[in-house]
Amino acid sequence: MTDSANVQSLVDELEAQATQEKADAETPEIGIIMGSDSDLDVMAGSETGRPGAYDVLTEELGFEEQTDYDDPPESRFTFETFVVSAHRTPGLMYTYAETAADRGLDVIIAGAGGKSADLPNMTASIAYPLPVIGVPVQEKSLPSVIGMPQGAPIVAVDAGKSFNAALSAVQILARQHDDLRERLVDYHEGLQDDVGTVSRDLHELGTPGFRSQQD
Ligand code: RP5
Repeated sequence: MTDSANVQSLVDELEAQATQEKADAETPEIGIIMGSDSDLDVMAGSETGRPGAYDVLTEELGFEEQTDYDDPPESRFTFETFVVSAHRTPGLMYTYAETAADRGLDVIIAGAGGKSADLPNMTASIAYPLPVIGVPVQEKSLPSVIGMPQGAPIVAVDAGKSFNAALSAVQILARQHDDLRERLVDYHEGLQDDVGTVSRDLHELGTPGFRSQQD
């Protein structure tokens, strides 16, 4: 199979899925797309570095990754992940964005790197009015992700912050799903607890004691 046949088979699958009219609970709520698999450590989170969208969705918010559109995992809330290059596979980008709502997605997280990071902004234009959260994979990608003309909106996070993009996506979903709202609140309370614990330790152990405890 040639590369273009590979891409065409993805396009065909997406288009076929868009006609299936599956129940909401069977389809992914969030679609995560990125310009290249070299973006994966930023978009999903790195095993050795900063956590990302995959980590917060699966470890903090109870989502599962759906890898087969026809065989959803047990979790009520799921996401899917694809590589979609705006410049190398514009047809796939167009189809992904255009079929997203019909395939049951409620929000897309789109990340790309380089100076011409066009995947988030083009996906936002095509998928409109579905919300798209853009992730500039690198600092230099920021202007091209957020620089949308008036009337063509995109929501975006700071460079590399796919973790926050996932939280924002779930905030959107939480308007309709109380259990997601509760999970977001629990997550936030956990953050507060952590700061409280660290603050008390630092204060009570004193700076040298706190430092030695960190070693
Ligand atoms: C962008 O170019 C991608 O999003 C990636 O960040 C960058 C490099 O892509 P590869 O050369 O690794 O495929 O389009």
